[in-house]
Amino acid sequence: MNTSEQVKKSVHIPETVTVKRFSEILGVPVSKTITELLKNKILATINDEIDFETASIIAQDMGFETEKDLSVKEGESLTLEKLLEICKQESETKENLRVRPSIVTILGHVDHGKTTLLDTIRKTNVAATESGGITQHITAYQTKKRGKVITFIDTPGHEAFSSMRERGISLADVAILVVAADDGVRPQTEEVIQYVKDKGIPTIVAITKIDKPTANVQRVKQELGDRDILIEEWGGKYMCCEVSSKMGKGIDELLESILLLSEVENFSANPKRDGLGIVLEAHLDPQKGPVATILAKTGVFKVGQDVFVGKTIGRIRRMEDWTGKNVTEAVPSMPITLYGLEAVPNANDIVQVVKTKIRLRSGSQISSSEESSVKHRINKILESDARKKVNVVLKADTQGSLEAIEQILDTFKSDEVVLQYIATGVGSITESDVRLAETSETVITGFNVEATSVAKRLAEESKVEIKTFKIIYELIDNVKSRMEALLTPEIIRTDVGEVDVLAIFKTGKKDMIVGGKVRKGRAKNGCFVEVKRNENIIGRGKLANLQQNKVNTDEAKQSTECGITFEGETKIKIGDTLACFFEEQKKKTIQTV
Ligand SMILES: Nc1nc2c(ncn2[C@@H]2O[C@H](COP(=O)(O)OP(=O)(O)OP(=O)(O)O)[C@@H](O)[C@H]2O)c(=O)[nH]1
Ligand SMILES: [Mg+2]
Repeated sequence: MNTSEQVKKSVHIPETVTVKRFSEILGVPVSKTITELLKNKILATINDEIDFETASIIAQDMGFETEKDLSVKEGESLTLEKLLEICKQESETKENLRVRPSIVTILGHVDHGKTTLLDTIRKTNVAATESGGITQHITAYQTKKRGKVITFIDTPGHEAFSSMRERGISLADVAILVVAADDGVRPQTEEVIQYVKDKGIPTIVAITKIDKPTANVQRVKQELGDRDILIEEWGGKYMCCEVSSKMGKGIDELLESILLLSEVENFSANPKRDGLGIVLEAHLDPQKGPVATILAKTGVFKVGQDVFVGKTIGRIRRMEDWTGKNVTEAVPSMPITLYGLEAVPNANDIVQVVKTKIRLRSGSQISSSEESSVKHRINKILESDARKKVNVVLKADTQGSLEAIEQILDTFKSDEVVLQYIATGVGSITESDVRLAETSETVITGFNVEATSVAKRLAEESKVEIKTFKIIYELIDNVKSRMEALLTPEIIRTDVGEVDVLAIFKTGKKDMIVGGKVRKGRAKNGCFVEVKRNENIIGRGKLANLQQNKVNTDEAKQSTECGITFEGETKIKIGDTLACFFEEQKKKTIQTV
C-alpha cells in the first residue's frame, strides 16, 4: 500500500512525553517506537522522556501528522510562555473565537506622564494620590470608546521596576510608548524601545506634555527616528499622537489610533474554555486575606470555581472589576481582583481554573517550609563570608515590589560589607518577623506595610528597630547608608612641613616643649606630628601649641624658629625632625554594579 495515498492520522503530542505514552498516542507497540528512535540515533527506553520536536520527527517518519498538545493537565503548573503559546494557538485555530478588548500597555521613562495620561482617559485622579507621584505597581483599567472596551496596563517608569515593565510588555497586544516632549528619549525609553522591538509588539508613540513651554515635539520625533522608531508622518510605520493630558488634548486621537490598530489585528480569545490568566499584583490584606489582581487572558472565570495559582490554590470567593464592583464572571482581557486564595501568589503566576475538587493545602505549611529555606541560605553565607553584615528582614506590600527592591539591593557591592536577608516576605510586619530580627541584630525594613500592634509592642520591648517606607528609593537609600556606616573611612593625609629640633625646654610624662626651625613648608598649630630620627619614624603625637617669640601663633613659616608643645609619649632629642601633617577622614560609599 502506498502511504502517500493514505489520509494521514493527526496526533497531539505534549511538550515532553515518555516513550510508553508516545507509543500509546500513536497506537503502535513500544518496540516499534524504540526501533524508530534508534534509526534516528536516539537510544531510549520505555520510561525515558523525549521532547515534542524529537517525537514529532519520529511520528512523521511513521506516517503521522503532529500537533503540539497544549491542553492543560490537572495540577500542571503553567508558565507565562506556555500561556501565551496557548493563546496564540487558539487565535490560529479560530474555533469558538470571539473578539476581546485589546490589552494596551503604557510604557516610558519615569515621570513622562503615563499615569496622568491614563488618568485623563479615565477622568479620575490616581497620579495625585500616589506616594511621591511615582507608580510603584502595575495597575490595570478598562475604558470604553465608540462602544468598544480597551484594557490598559499602567507600568512604572522608574528604573527599579524593569521586571514589572517586562511583565507589562509580555501581556501587551499594543504598546503605547510615552515620551515627554520636554525631555525626549531617556534611558527607560530606550529600554522600552528594545523590548517592543524584540517582542514585535505593535506600538503607538504618544508624545506627552506638549503644552509645556519647553516642549520640543520635533526633537522627540528626531530622537525616536534615530532609534529606528520612524513615525508615519516621516514615512515610517509608527502611529504618533501628540497629547497634553493637562489640557485633555490629543486623547481622542490616541484612543482612535488604538481602536484602528485593534481592528486591524482583531484580537480574540475563546470564552468557552476555563479561565486562564496571570497575576499582576498580589498582597495580603489583614481583613480580606490574600488578594490578587489578575488579568484574564482567555476563557472565563466564575465565582465559586477552584483555581490553581502558581504554588497556591483557592476557591474564587469574590471578584471585583477595576472599579471595585462585584462581578460573577470575568471574561478575556478583564482585569479583576480576586479573593479566596490560600496564600499570596507571586506576580507573574498563572491562574487556572480547575474542574475537579482539589484538596486545600494549609497555608501555614507553605510558609514554614519557606522560612526554613531562608534560614538555611543565611547560615551558609554567615559561615563562608568574612565581610561585615547588615541584616535585614524585608517586608513589602506585594510580591512585585519585593522583587524590585531585592533586585536593586543586590546591585550593591562592597568588599567590606554584605547585605544579609534574614527573611523576606509579603504582608504586615508580624511578631515572627520581630523574633527573627531579635536574634540577629536586624533592622526590619518595610515597604508600604505597617507593623501589627503586637509586633510593635514586642519590637519596643526587645529594642528591634522597624523602619517603614512609602517610596522605594527612600528605602533603598536607607539600606545603603546602613551599609555605608560600616565601611572603614578612607584617611587622607596632607603634609604641611618639617621642623628640625634644635633645643629641648621641658620634658613631661605625656608632653614636651621643644624649640626648632622650620626647614620645609610650615608648622601649623593643631596638626599631627611624626617624630623622625635618622629617617625612621619613632613616634607620633600632636602639635598642641605653637609659639614664635613667646607669642602664640597659628603657623610658623619656612626658615623661622618656633617653640612647640608636643603632646605624645615619644621622647624627642635634639637633631630629630618633626613632620607636620593633617589627616582627614573620608567616608567611603557603596558602589553599584
Ligand atoms: N504640563 C503637563 N504636565 C504633565 C502632563 N502629563 C503629566 N504631567 C506631569 O508630569 C509629572 C509626572 O506625571 P506621571 O503621570 O506621574 O508620570 P509617570 O510617567 O506615570 O511616572 P512613573 O509612573 O513614576 O514612571 C506630574 O507632575 C504630572 O502632573 C501634561 O500633559 N502636561
Ligand atoms: Mg505612573
